[in-house]
Amino acid sequence: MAIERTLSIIKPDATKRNLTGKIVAKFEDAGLRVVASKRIHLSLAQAGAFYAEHAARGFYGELCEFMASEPVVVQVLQGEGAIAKNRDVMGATNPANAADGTIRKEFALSVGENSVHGSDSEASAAREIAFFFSGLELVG
Ligand code: RTP
Ligand code: MG
Repeated sequence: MAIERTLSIIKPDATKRNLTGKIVAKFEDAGLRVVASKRIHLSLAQAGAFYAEHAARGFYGELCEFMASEPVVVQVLQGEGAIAKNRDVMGATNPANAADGTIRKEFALSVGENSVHGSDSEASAAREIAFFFSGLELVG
């Protein structure tokens, strides 16, 4: 399988509860390497731009306000099949449906406050990585 890069966000509900280290450990234990990382506080406009694909959804306003409510940690994860592997480690969007051992099963509070974001395709990963990082900031 090809070496891929994917964009991860540790969301406000998790940074607020000091879960950053525990979540990064799950990525590393799964064989994903953190090749870029920064803690930022998104503005409402930045959160809206990042999640623009969901603009027509009923939860969009709530999602953007949540993502701008507290700092987040944005990271690029690298590894074999990293896009799908990260989604596996994250678990289902709704923690009630997430498998045992996944980040969302262990830490998520609700379908909205679900601790992590992960790119869902190669195209999303390329767009989302470029949204937050320049090429010089990715150190493989
Ligand atoms: P993400 O994009 O954050 O990695 O999550 P995902 O692919 O698993 O889920 P997606 O359908 O892309 O939804 C993006 C985020 O919107 C919030 N959401 N709230 N209240 C709701 O019914 C609802 N549905 C989705 C979640 O924070 C979800 O992760
Ligand atoms: Mg998504």
